[in-house]
Amino acid sequence: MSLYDGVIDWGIKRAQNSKMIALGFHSVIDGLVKVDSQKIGNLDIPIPRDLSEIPDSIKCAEDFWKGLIFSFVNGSALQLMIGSKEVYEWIMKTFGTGTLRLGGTSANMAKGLVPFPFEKILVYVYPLKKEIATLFPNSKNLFVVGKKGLDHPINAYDGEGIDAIHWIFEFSEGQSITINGKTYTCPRSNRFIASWNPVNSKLEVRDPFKSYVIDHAEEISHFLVSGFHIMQDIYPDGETIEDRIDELLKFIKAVKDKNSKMKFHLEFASIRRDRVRKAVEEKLFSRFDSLGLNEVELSWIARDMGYDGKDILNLDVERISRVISKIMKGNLSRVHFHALGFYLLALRNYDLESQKKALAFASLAAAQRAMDGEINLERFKYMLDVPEKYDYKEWEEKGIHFVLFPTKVVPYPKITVGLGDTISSLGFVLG
Ligand code: 8BR
Repeated sequence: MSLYDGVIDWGIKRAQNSKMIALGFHSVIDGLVKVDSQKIGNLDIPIPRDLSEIPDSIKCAEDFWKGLIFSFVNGSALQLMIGSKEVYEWIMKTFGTGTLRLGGTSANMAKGLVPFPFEKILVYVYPLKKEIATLFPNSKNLFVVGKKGLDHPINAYDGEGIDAIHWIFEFSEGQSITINGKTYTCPRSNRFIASWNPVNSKLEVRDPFKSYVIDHAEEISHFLVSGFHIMQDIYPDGETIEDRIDELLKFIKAVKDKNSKMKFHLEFASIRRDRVRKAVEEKLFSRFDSLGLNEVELSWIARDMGYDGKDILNLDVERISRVISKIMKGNLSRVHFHALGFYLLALRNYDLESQKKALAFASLAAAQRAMDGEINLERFKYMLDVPEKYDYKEWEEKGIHFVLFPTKVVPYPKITVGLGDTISSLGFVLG
């Protein structure tokens, strides 16, 4: 029997029987800008050779150009936070907003979950202005907490304006720019992301969402948390990342006091700042039930623990499982690692059969979304014919059950952005 037999019908039924699923705290507007080299002209800036020469946030125009040039010349993706209002205004004046699209881990997950018959997907959006509200899909099972309780974002927004934007500067293979009078060609299509999100950088859980979730905790079965990658080490008012994480833990405790059965998932995402990443690892991992991440993210965690991150990037399964075993402390009893071609799931005390089916469903969804650009349940069946390239494996080590699950990979993906969010969220809520 194949790992994928009967999985589509199983996933639909499972979704139909679901309770409310909550998603916080990272919903933003992405502004897509196709970089026009002609407009940039000659840049008089030294080219950063490696990541150590890149500032950890954008504090002036030169920092911005350094990040962009690094991505462009090396063909590698890079994301930096914008650290000053002046630079934000300068980028807005220079490039405009670009084409607006819904972005952020929580909004991406919402977009990936609403096409399925889940009863209620509740997403945190702050500030809920018209511009972001209108970018959400028009689905009956999608909700925010508005002034009058649960509502679709389009009926609940308050005012207009763009307070937070994640600019995605895209460039294509073969495109060239001039730096210090010399021409450089982009080796691979890629992007540089510059994010402005000061209102959410403290990851504050605000009302009315906060009190709604505490009051209605019994109705919620799963809560997926993300947004740490936009946090700072120390804030201008002296608060630290550790203070902010303690505040989040108070919220989680208040919710758990009302519903101890609710499962919490942490979606890691690319946390570049060392102190923020370590605070998440040390203070949060053991307090969550489940963790989702990719090979780059796990390689950073491995490095923080004193291991070599390269083995993880090279997808050495033994090393990956060793690092995962080390982080599974306290409540953390499920880790879903995803890479191209396979998932590695580590479990303690879970229903293995439904976890495996959930992975298969997530794999079909990711492949179909990669192929067509958006989820279309009708087309899942065609993904069943895509061959897997890895062999299924299952083993146990020090009380942890590991599953190496072969996934469907489509040859010419239309999109890859947001696929990790689809994989992690479906795997967690269906499992
Ligand atoms: P992140 O968003 O966390 O980087 O995760 C991306 C995931 O998307 C990969 O781990 C892989 O599982 C999946 N993926 C990619 Br990238 N390309 C894919 C493709 N062509 N078909 C199916 N899945 C893909």
